[in-house]
Amino acid sequence: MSERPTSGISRRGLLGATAGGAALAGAIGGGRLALGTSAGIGALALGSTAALAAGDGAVPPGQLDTHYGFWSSGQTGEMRILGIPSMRELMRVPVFNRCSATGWGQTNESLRVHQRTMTDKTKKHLAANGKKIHDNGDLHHVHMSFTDGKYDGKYLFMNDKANTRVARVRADVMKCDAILEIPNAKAIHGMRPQKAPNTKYVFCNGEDEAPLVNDGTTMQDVSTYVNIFTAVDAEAMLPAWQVIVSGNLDNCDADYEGKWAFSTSYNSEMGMTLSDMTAAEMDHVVIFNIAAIEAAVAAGEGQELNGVRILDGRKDAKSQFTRYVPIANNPHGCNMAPDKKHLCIGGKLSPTVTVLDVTKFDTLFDSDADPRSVVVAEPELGLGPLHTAFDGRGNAYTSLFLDSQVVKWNIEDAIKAYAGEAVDPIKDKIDVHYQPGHLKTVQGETSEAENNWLVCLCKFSKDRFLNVGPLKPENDQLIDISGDKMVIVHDGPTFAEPHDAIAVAASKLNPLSAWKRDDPMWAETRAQAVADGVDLDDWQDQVIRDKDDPKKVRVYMTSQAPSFSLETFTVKEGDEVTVIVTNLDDIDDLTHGFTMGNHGVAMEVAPQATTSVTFTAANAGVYWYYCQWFCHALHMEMRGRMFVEPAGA
Ligand code: RUQ
Ligand code: CUA
Ligand code: CA
Repeated sequence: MSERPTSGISRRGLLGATAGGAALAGAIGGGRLALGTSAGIGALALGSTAALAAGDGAVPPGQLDTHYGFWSSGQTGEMRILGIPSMRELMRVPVFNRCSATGWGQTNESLRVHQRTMTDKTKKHLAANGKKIHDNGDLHHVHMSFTDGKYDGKYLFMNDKANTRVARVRADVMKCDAILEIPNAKAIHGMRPQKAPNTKYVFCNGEDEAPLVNDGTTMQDVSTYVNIFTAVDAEAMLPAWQVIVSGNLDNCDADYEGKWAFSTSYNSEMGMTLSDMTAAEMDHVVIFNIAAIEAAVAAGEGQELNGVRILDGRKDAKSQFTRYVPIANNPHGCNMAPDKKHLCIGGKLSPTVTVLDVTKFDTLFDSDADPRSVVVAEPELGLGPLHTAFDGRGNAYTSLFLDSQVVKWNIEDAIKAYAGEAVDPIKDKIDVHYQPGHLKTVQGETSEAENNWLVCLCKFSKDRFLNVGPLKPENDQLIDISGDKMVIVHDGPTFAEPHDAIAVAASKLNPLSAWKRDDPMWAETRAQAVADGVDLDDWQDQVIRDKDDPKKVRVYMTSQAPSFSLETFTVKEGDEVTVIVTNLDDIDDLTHGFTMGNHGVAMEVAPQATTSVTFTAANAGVYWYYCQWFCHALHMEMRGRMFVEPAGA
């Protein structure tokens, strides 16, 4: 080991100077110290150089992050959990995707979640393709449920643009418990939970236009196309109501009083080609009046289609359901500030962000005020402004896609400048790598915005990492925003393709380490066990042939490291076999798995879970099943045999 003295301090000396490092840190920036809930974190993190204060080094091995990050994954279709500020990936939660490790999309419990609201049309189409579910998704946006404008630690909601769905993940177990296929609408993109008084609704934007009754009777006649905004009942995970709008819908958000939802539209033209979609001078933001919509739904106005009441909120209908505020052509981001007053709309094609005062929205419904009268600022920030994040000091941070920068600006100063005062709202700009989309501060979409970290999700990484071939990772950068100047402290390569992320204080969450035996996730499986005469306290091993359908066999067993309770079981060729495993281990982190060799079957069996998988027994012969989750010194020995007898035997 070479020890080269640099400016009188040896490397060992520097690394060892923990106390000195902490002192140095205090002098550099208070925010960096903030992550050091224990002195050890701050000290070690800051011992090296100021610029490396966060990122990997900020949270040493064995120390915990101060915040959870919930990441979307775009076309991968899963939700990811990261630690902030370490940016360590902690978990992947399969949602719309098929997961080889956990069996999500294959286990009976996950198939029930998938199929709960699947329309008959979709079921028929899937069956014609030999499938039970759509096992891909385009998951752009993850948001947590709110109570009184703050994250409440209960649920996470997410969209699937590809197959017009919304899903919910339970934050107590970090598993998806509901997927809703939204009828009538097309391509759910922007999606936000209601912030106040609590998340009664999840607001969902339909991005693509199509005929309302899309059955092939009208296809070429674009005048029959509509776009649909949906409010989903967050607890029931069923559609509550829908509104037809003029133009398409991109991103959305909601206010802090529970009165409004709002969505950007980049295609007010209702164009079908790129040149048509960018033809107008102005597009718009649609404001949805929740009280007026609820009253009309209660009065049975509008029409009912596929079980949902639909109201007409298009411009021509001149209803009290919507108002349209003109915004420079092709806007994108839609972000409500934690000051509870200002809504920021990213210009995308325009170098501006348009700031709307939501406390003025009543005037648009009560009088015929000029829709633009609610605009209170429109700072020119740079090229390609997409999304805006906020700290708790009145500052906004906007991603500039074309400039590959983040710009920090002050909302009040932008309002003063719009009113004619000679103030420059721009406080700082920083280069990011490269082409940022979303960016997020800690709890910046709630009333509890923090002043420590900004995550910037860059769409391109180019030269930032070792070359891994034509497909490159994205780059999620961590930026320290505690001081006047933004400082990039970490590069985080990610697989395709996070769009959005949120950060939640760790104190708001406390997930379980073992399932409850009677968790609703296992309810149906347990009910079947009871019907089969299985004692739920004992789970004595049983191989049961269905009385009504003798081709169906159910195999009940338990797991306890390092063995399955059944070392063998026997079925017949072509039988429909359901294996149900209950994990008796309740020790922290003692997950088993069940893999049936040469059958394409594998599933996670977490502590105290009862999980099941159904497959058709292959040709006669001996098949080994085994535990695929390393659980014990004798994990390799945790296996058993399935004897498949010839069909005629
Ligand atoms: S929207 S940046 Cu879904 Cu911006 Cu992706
Ligand atoms: Cu049980 Cu490995
Ligand atoms: Ca347009």
